[in-house]
Parts: sequence; structure tokens; C-alpha cells
Amino acid sequence: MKSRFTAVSLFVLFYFMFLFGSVLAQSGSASVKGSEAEAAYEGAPTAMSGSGAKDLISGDGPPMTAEEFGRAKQIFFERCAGCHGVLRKGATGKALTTDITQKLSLDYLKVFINFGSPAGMPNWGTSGELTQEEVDMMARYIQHEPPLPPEYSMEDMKATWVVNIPPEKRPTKQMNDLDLENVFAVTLRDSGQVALIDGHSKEIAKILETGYAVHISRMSASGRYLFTIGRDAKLNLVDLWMETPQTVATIKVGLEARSVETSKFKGWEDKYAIAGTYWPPQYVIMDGDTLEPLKVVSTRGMTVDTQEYHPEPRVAAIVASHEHPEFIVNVKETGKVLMVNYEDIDNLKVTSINAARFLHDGGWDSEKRYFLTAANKSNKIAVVDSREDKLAAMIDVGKIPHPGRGANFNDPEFGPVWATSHLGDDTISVIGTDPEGHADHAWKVVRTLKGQGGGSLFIKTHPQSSNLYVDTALNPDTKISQSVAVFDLNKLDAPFKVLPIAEWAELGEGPKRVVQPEYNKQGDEVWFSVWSGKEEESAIVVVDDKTLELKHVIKDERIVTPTGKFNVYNTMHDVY
Ligand code: DHE
Repeated sequence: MKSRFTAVSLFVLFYFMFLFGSVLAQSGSASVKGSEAEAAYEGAPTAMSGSGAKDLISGDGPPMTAEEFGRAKQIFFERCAGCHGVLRKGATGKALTTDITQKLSLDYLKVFINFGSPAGMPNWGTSGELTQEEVDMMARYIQHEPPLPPEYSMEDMKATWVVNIPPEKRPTKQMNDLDLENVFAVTLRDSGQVALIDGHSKEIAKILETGYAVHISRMSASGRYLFTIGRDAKLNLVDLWMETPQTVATIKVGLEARSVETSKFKGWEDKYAIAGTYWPPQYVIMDGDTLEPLKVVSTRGMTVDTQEYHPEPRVAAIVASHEHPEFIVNVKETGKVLMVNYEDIDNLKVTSINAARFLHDGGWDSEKRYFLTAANKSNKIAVVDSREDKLAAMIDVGKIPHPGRGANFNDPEFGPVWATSHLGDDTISVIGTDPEGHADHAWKVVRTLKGQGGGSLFIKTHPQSSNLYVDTALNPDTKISQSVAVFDLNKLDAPFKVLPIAEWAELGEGPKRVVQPEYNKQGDEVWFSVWSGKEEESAIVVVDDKTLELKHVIKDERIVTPTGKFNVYNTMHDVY
């Protein structure tokens, strides 16, 4: 059925939505531009198609055929679940459970889906992403109960677990002549691969097949093993000591995932790995050199503020403690940070620290005692003291903080600080991190820098550098999304410089978003991804950190949609 809106009903509905807000409009004060960036970011297609999900076509919802329901389910899983949650309990986007949607008229929902909202809901219909028939179908779909995706058990994991080369058949020393500590593992997002690039020659040493829409890589404490996770929750364990580095074990830990980490506490180096999943909401502890799954733990539970049950609290960032044999696990929807002690996994001790919703990414202070993490919808940074296993502070920052792992440096006036940029505004919040030496400034925003604009994802510096790089990859203005701002850490009051990274790459058509600065081991050069579409040419641009001039452009037809880059040494030692 083709949907038709009269001009009058459209105007009335739209006016109403703008004037009074809406039950579906996202709350908060994000600017329109920040919300656009946020929607583009969180609303990326998920790895789940909805196949295997239990359909719950309810008698209370509007008429739908099974075929329509199936199609709508797939669209929802691929396009909407990232913001609204698989079970539609709400996250970045509002809750769309039937107690809410069935109270709204079909026309109202159609307008919303068609035109989007100023708070960040994309205009699915008018942008041409969905046809009018699909808009109508989606409006009816969300008035039915959400389908339930299958759970994923230890047995399911074991069925996918493969050890290609067992530990006893692996080399006992490095068999290649790569300077491993200066290798970069580069995410090739849409080809489902990782490129290992030599930091000196800038040559590709190896392309490894990984999971779908591969996301991040992390290093084992020894620097021998690379762990890479895809959005489809496929995990690769790569042995960098082999003659040519290769995958020695794989496992699928769920249906949808973003994070992986390995044990780093003294005496536990390389022993365990942990991966967190978005669906099912759980984490799994694995053997560090085979990926054998050992313990699966659900994150379902009560939210930090209203203390109500949440069925889908996704696992966001995970870091390994340097203070205790613990993993620090961010649980997005409940707003809790879990300190998971791996000393005795049969009698697992988990300290649950109250933070705020919705926890996302974060990193260490320079001493690696305090974990600073973004509660992005609360516009706060939570500080966890990993020595005391307690919340040290909650700090108000700009709109939708997105630090990546953040940036540590010595502020000429305020001493040791850590900084984050924001998706929702153009500021960079600089936070004091030294409660002993600079007690007056600790856990306060000591200064706020103004960058190029909102839509920033990552910020980076290095102990050997006096520069701070801030990307703006999701800014709607291409001039801004294709360049980066550089601040001089010795003259923070001076205006920032702009480096035209995408222009330097000399590529053809494409969005050419400049994303995620990453230093080499020495801290004297910085690598940027110039991220275009799958069919377009992308590149990696290397900048000389002293002169801020172009040093090298890595172009190769195998460099498809490069995004994250993980220098082995810096990732191993949490240098940022
Ligand atoms: Fe990421 C880190 C989740 C979209 C590139 N991303 C993370 C982490 C999480 C996360 C939880 C922290 C992992 C950790 O430290 O253990 N990312 C998500 C999403 O849920 C989201 C918003 C939407 C989605 O559908 O996945 C999302 N991320 C993106 C992108 O679109 C990016 C820009 C490009 C890409 O490759 O997909 C992207 N995310 C990254 C990168 C990191 C990351 C490069 C690691 C940064 C670092 O320096 O450590």
C-alpha cells in the first residue's frame, strides 16, 4: 500500500512535533548538527539481519502480512536497532515499545519516519533510503511487539571455535623481520579485513580476513598477539611471530559485538581475552592463546538511575586493569562499569560501579590508574579509580563526549590532564587528572578549547609530541570533515591550525572523511585514515608531527574503507 499524507495533516503534525517536542523525539540538548552526526554514527547498519529472531505479530497491532513483517524486521535490525535497541527499549534513540507506539496514530509515526526529527532521527523517507511503502510498513511494524533474536550460549560459541594452529605448533620466537612494535593494524571496515602495515616502509605486510564490518583491534600485553573483532562478533587471534603473521584461532562470540581486550596485569599477561557483545548482552572470558571460551556472563539487570530492569544492556568499551587482575567493562544501557576479577573465574568476583547512561568509549589517565569514560547521553565523563574499584568523579563536559581513548598531556598551567572532544559540539574538554600533585584541578574541566566543529570522534597526542590532533569526521561540512585541527600544547590559547588531510591524499570522488589520528611508536608521525565508500578510493595520510607537513600517502587498491589504526606499541602500552 502506498502511503499518502495530505499537506495539511503533514503541516499540523510537523508543527506539533517542532513546537512541543514529541514522545519520540530524543531528549537532551544536542544541537541539530550534533544530532545529525550522532545519528549517522550510531545509526550505522548492524551485523544482524533479524534472521532467527522470534516473530511476535500481535493481534493488537495494525494488519501486516508475514512477508511485510519479515521485511520490516530486517530493515529494523539493519538500520534502526543501533539507536533504538534490538528490543526497542531505547538508547540513543527513544524507546519504541508497544506501550508507546500503539498510543500514537499511524500517520504520526509515518511522518516521523519519513521526515526525521530535529533531535537526530534521520529522514528515512525523504532521503530516499526507504520508499513510501516501506515507511508505511515500518510505522505498522513498530506497533507490533519486537521480535526476539536468539540467545547465544557457550555451546553456540564452541561450535564456531577453530584453532588453526595450536600453541605448541607456533614459533617460540619471532620468525619475521618486521619491527613489530611499529606495525599498524588498520581496520578495513567494509572489506572485512585488517591490513598490517609496516610503520617504517609504509608497505602492507599482510592483509588478514576478519569479521563483517570489522571494528577494533587490541594487542596482548606481550605484543605477540593481535585480537580483532567484527560487528558480527567474529574474533580473530593473529600471531605476529609467524613467518607471515596469520590468524591462529577464531570464534564467533555472539551476533553483534564491538569490543575485545586481553589481560594485562603483572603475572597474567596474555593469559585471558575478553569480548563484549551488543547482542546477546553479555561478555565472554576466553583463553588468551586459543580463544577457548571459558565463562559467559550476562549483563542484563537494573539501570543505574531509575533502577528498572533492562533486557538489552550492550557491552561497550573494555579495558584491562594495571592495578588488579581485572577487566573493566562498560555496560551501556544500565550505565554501570563492571570490574571483572579474573583471578578465579569459577568464583567470579564482579564489582559493579554506578556511573551514568549511556557508557561508550574511554581510556586511561597517563598513570593508568583512572579510567575516564564517556556517558554520552548524559554529557558526562565518569572517572573510575581502578586501584580502589570506586567511582572517583562524574564530570559535566560538552554535548555527547566521544574521546576514543582520549588524550593525555601536561597542561602548562594545570599539570597532567586528559581531554575529550564531542560529537555534539565544537568543544574539547580538558580535565585535570592528578589528585595528588594538583588537587585543586583534579576531576574538573580546567579549560575548554574550541575546535573546528561538532562531529568529532577521536582526539590524540603522544608523550613525545607537543601537538593535539582533533578529527571532525562526522561534521556535515565536508571542509571540516576532510581536515583536522591541531593545537599546540605549549600555546593552548593560540588558534589551532587546520591540516587539509583529504586534499593531501589526492583522491577522486567520495566522502573522504578524515578519521582517527594514530601515532607511530616514536611519536614523531601521525597517521590519518581518509575514509571513502567501498567503491571509492581511500588512503592513509602520514603527517610529520614536528613540521605538520605531509610525509607520506599510503594508497593501494587493497586499502578499502580504512578507519581505526592501532599501532602495536602504543596499543600494547596504552599510550595516548
Ligand atoms: Fe566504534 C571504538 C562502538 C561506529 C570506529 N566503537 C569503539 C568502542 C565501542 C564502539 C563500544 C570502544 C571499544 C573498546 O575500547 O573496547 N562504534 C560503536 C558503535 O556502537 C557505533 C556508534 C555504531 C555502530 O554501528 O557500530 C560505532 N566506530 C563507529 C564508526 O562508524 C567508526 C567511526 C568507523 C568504523 O570502523 O566503523 C568507528 N570505534 C571506531 C574506532 C574505535 C572504536 C577506530 C577505536 C578507537 C581507539 O582509538 O581505540
